Amino acid sequence: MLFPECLNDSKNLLPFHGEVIYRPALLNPLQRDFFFQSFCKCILWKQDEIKLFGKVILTKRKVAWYGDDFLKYTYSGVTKTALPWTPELIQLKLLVEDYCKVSFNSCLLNYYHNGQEGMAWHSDDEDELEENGTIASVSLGAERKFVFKHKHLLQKVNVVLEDGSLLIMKGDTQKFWLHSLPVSKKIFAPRINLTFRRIGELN
Ligand code: MD6
Ligand code: FE
Repeated sequence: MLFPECLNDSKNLLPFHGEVIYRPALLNPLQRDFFFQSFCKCILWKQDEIKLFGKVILTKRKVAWYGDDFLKYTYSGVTKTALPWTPELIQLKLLVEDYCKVSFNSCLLNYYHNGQEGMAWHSDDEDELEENGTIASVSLGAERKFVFKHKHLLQKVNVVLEDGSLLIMKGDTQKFWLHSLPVSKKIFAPRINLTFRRIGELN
């Protein structure tokens, strides 16, 4: 085989109806530690507000949303305005953009204190997001299982998101697949996830 690493890098994890690329070790151990510490300290973490049966409730998981000026984004019935990029976020964004060959104008961050916190089944298909746009997600800290489930068929795909890894979703992925971060009672360490996206500028 000519370039086995390249081929390996770009293998699609989904059998059909979308494209998911997993790149372990996008960051070296020094970078992982630097970004994890920096985001713990410098990100304005807040409990997420989501609407459930018309009532706004707070999640245990913490979130933050950063992006270009004046960007607004609605999800789970709550509208948010982006905070301005920090130097460390820009640094990581450039690394991710260089790998994906796509530019992003916003980033949603999640902080999971331990394995008891997860993310329920969803797809990132809000109106503001560019249709079939690339979403790139960096994982820092505790290793966690991540699952894809087809919306109309029985297929499921598992992937372990390692410290310093990058997961890219593109094409039809959001249209046909749900994804979730299952809870696990065996994980006690925190994890930070950053999903870089492109929001339509016309909102
Ligand atoms: C998480 N990630 O990894 C949650 N969404 O904690 C996501 O929901 C996600 O990793 C879109 C694209 C990539 C992702
Ligand atoms: Fe998602």
